[in-house]
Amino acid sequence: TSTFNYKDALGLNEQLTEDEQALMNSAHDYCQEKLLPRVTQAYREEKFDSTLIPEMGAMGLLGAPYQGYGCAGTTNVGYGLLAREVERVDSGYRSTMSVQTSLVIGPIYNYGSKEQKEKYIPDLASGKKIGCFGLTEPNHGSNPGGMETKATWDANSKTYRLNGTKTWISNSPVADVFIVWARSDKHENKIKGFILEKGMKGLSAPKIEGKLSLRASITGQIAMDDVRVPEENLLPNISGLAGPFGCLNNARLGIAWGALGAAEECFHLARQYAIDRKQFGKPLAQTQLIQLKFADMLTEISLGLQAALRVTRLKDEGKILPEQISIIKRNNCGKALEIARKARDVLGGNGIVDEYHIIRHMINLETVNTYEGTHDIHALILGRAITGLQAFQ
Ligand code: TGC
Ligand code: FAD
Repeated sequence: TSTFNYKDALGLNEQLTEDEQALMNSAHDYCQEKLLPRVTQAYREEKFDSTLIPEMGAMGLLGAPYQGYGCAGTTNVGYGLLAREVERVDSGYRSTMSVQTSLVIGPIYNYGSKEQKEKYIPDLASGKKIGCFGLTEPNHGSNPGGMETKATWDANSKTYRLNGTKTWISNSPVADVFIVWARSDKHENKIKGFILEKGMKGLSAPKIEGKLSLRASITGQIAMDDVRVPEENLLPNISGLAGPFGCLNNARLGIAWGALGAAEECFHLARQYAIDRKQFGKPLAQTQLIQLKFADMLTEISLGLQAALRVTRLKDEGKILPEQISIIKRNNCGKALEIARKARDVLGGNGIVDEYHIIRHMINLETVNTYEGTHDIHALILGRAITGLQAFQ
């Protein structure tokens, strides 16, 4: 039709394939029917829901862009659309999905041996097992190149001994499979990836308490005290920071889509509220200041989605550059956070109540703007590409 649609202002849907549209619609229904009704309680009680991952697995949400081993084999745009639908409900639920997909299945799929893929991926894709990704350390967040975690080779037992601490690790307290990045003395002190499993001696994963953001996702540390990791658990096909950054390239794409899902939800909720709520004898939505907010929200969401689509199509064509990912991760997360803050304002006092959802999205987006490279770190990645001069070191 030729009528303007505020839910799809620039016609994103018609740029999707039929398969992508079907995927988006079924994910939308699942998220609205099954995830939305439980999120307010989960957030309030900061409760990890152990039925979530198997349910997501059954829905084909885990490992979606990978082929075989029980993964759905969608396009990367399809993966982005899934992230957008899940994050329309909660960034923490999307986090659970994207860690399992891009940061656990992803490295095993891209860097693992045939045996590792067969052993781990089917159970991770079905949600029988939960995974986590350990890159960040207490002393090294934005600068993972400084990492202190060590893998020391023991030729007699043909094992690596892992020592160190990872922190801020999504899913770690409930994880069965741990992808851990460490400097390996057997590989000239280069960064290598290891697959650790729950129950290994010396491995523990305490929960981080007191989070006021992303409360529907569990976060912890990974503490390694002489954990013996068999030789066959080394990811053989990657060395250096390119390993973890290669995984982050994919996860950051999902986040760029997901953050806009949260922003759209805030926009739509605030729009309806402003139409229903009257002050000074007329709907809030009939005032210029409120309409200006909505015009800004719609503009940023529409431009952000087009940019995400463009960059993710480049990925599907095998032509993507990391700097292009930085543009959309940074822009879409930052803009989503601004939109959530404005939407919260439109609801007045109700804007701070969890049943109205916006405050939860707003506080979640503070994390989303920080993890996977902070807003400013992505500016510095772009600044380096623009000027040829590195500002972070
Ligand atoms: P730099 O010198 O730039 O590069 C070192 C090596 O890495 C390669 N590389 C990349 N490879 C693939 N993709 C990319 N995007 C890459 N960026 C760099 C590079 O070619 C080089 O390779 P080689 O073979 O020559 O050694 O490294 P640097 O140390 O100067 O990097 C600086 C900076 C700022 C770019 C980087 O450290 C950075 O991105 N920091 C942010 C850290 C971060 O994003 N952490 C995320 C932790 S995981 C997480 O947050 C999960 S939350 C998920 C959830 O719950 O949803
Ligand atoms: P810092 O690096 O200490 O940065 C603090 C501030 O300084 C930021 O504003 C930053 O932009 C700024 N800054 C840093 N360096 C510079 C510079 N050179 N110039 C200018 N400004 C600078 N990590 C994982 O490995 N796996 C996970 O699953 C994971 N999940 C997470 C879940 C949650 C809920 C959170 C909050 C974090 C998670 N992270 C995870 C960690 C996340 O990636 C880091 O928090 C992030 O990379 C930032 O690191 P930091 O917190 O140490 O902040």
